[in-house]
Amino acid sequence: MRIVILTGAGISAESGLSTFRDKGGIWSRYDLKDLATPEAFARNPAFVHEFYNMRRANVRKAKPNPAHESLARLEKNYPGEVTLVTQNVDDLHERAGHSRVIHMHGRHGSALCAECGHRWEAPEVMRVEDPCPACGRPATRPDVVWFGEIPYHMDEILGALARADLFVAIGTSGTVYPAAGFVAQARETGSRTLELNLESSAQTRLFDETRTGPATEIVPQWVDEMLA
Ligand code: BJW
Repeated sequence: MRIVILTGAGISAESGLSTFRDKGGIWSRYDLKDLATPEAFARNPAFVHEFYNMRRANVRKAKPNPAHESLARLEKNYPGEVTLVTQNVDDLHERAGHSRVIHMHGRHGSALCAECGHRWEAPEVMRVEDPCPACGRPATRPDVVWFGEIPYHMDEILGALARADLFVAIGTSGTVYPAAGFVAQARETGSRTLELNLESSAQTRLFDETRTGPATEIVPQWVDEMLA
């Protein structure tokens, strides 16, 4: 069986990283139009860098939780194909031991030159003035996908979804496209669909099954079932 798993901010919530849209989440404290669009970065790059430098520091202090760890166990021990797609820019899946993670919204660990597209390992503190190691221009930005930009690895993700027998969404509100549309795409090609989330989401009605609860409980339970 081929499994495609999509994770969102909810899987890292119990590691102490804020989600976006829950009560007290990132977008209740900040206006996304000031931070998560290329226009915001063009207007005030220092403010955007300050926000991402703070979040990068929080990620460094966080540890993977049993949900990340159980998915790494699934990748290692499941006899079929497991494709993990994450919307998260943290590296908790990798630090839990997952060997191949598709980061569709980029990574905190990467810097991107807004001028020439060169990528390099992010320093702890990033500033727009930092020169690009390839072209030398001062156009350093976080290597993350903002609203209006095209998510990464879409061909690979859509290919995996088209071949999937089971699509599982974990800890995502199902409000941000194209990821929010994956469940509909998976259904179209005959995949079974399962949602694991704290509560029902914007896409719940499209899933064959929804299990609600904290990721650290319901994800390891599901992985145990898959490996039994
Ligand atoms: C727990 C839990 C626990 C909590 N256990 N669960 C109108 C209609 C349709 C689309 C559009 C439209 N207008 C504009 C668009 C497109 C736009 C979009 O979707 N807008 C919507 C808001 C309407 N999308 C884009 O612009 C995207 N690009 C695009 O579409 O390009 C066109 C294209 C696509 C494909 C091919 C070719 C062309 C880009 C979107 C970029 C999103 N970027 C961000 C920031 C990334 C960097 C960063 O981290 O700062 O990505 S925004 C933010 O939202 C981040 C997340 O990855 C993303 C999704 O959030 P997520 O993960 O779902 O988190 P939450 O907080 O929303 O939900 C958490 C869930 O966890 C909740 O359900 C909780 O219940 C649950 N939970 N604790 C289990 N303990």
